[in-house]
Amino acid sequence: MKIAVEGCAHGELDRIYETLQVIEKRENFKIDLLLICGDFQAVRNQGDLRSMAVPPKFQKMNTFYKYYSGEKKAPVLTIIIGGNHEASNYMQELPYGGWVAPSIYYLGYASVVQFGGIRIGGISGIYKSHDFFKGHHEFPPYTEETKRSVYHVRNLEFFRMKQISRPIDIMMSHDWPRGIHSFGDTDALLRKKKFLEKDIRTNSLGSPPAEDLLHTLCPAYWFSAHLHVKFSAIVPHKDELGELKSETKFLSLDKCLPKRDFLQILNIKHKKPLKLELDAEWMAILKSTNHLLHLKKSNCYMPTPGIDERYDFKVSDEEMKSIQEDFGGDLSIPDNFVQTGSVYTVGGFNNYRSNESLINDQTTLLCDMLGITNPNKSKDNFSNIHLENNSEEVGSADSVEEELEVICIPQKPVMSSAENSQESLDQDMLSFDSSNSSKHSLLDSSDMDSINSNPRKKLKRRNINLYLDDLS
Ligand SMILES: [Mn+2]
Repeated sequence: MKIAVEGCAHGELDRIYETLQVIEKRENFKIDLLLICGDFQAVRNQGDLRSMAVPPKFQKMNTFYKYYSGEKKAPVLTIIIGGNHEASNYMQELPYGGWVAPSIYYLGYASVVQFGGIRIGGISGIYKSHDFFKGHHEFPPYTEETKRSVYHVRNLEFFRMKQISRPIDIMMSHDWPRGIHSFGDTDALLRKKKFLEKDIRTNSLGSPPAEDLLHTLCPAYWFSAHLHVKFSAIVPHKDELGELKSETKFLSLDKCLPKRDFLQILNIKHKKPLKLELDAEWMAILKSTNHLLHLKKSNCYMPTPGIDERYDFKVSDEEMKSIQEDFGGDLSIPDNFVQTGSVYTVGGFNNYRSNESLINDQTTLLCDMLGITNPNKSKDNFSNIHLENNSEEVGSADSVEEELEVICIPQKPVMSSAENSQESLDQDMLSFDSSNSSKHSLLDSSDMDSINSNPRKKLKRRNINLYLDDLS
């Protein structure tokens, strides 16, 4: 099957799907699956915009709402993770994953699903050390602080992921696994993104838990985004004797802008009919680690050897069988998308209805099937959380983050010829970009690597540093 991989989407679904259709027509093949590595921006209405950590001037409706309302239909099954620019109130309805629109499946905080028997895992958000050990304490309405911390990854999800003992084909994370730069052409990366120099020198570029996970799971592929640059690497994995055991092909892509490498096509052999299914091993892990779910702001550490508590949740074949039985032998994910918030209408009054309860029938169903806690169902948590948040509210950081996140301009994508350069990760990956130099090149001026010289840009440099805080 053909899998298209996309970097950050930034709400530009129309453009992404149009580009896929151009590729399909030109190359005369069908794309079976699209993976989007975060900054998806599932904005349904103006209320959702307020839950997104993006400066007000970049808070645009973009095109997701059309796919949410049913006005448009995703032409290909799309699997997404979250990044650091999301309608977090909506994403939080689906902590264990679910449909955010028909044919668009979100993986939740972390999960593994199967498509055609290919195991695809993903972790949403970005790493920040100061929030890593906290519980998922954020709930809307967010404060300026929780609007940002809500998308920081937590130790629980990495702990769960590390219990996986059966091979993973594809992993997705928004930020890069730390140290990944050293397995690719670091010099070329620095030529494109000079400001990464210090982070690279100090090995602080990327997520340490994602690095750990990469070397634990050893997936065949790992896709990321976030840094808005195309970068590929090959990570060798050795066994105890030092023999090469397997490799992970890493690829990070740019965001969706003209002349950028934002899309790649991957050819991979599927093992079963092309159907989206839950993953029995992951379901078993969710079940056996449910007691570790933590919804408070305090730190919570995962069990380790040496303490009087179970710390190994590797899944046995019997547990796998029992999960299969619980689901009547059919782990297919049903088409049970439900609208939970109102839809934006162009030129309409746009009196939005948000879903502050965060109850989504998809989450309720999965939690009931597995007998696990629905984090959105506890009223107690809600009241505690709001008190906790209010007492620590901080000022807005929007002003200093401005001008840093560029939202794509609508422009019909025009494809360049398939490039098969040395940059290509592998022969089974074709590279595409949407090239057509635009008159709108002013957009590029606020890109992160075009910072130096003139006074206007100096101002941005200061902002960039603040923003980079969120990048590393
Ligand atoms: Mn990002």
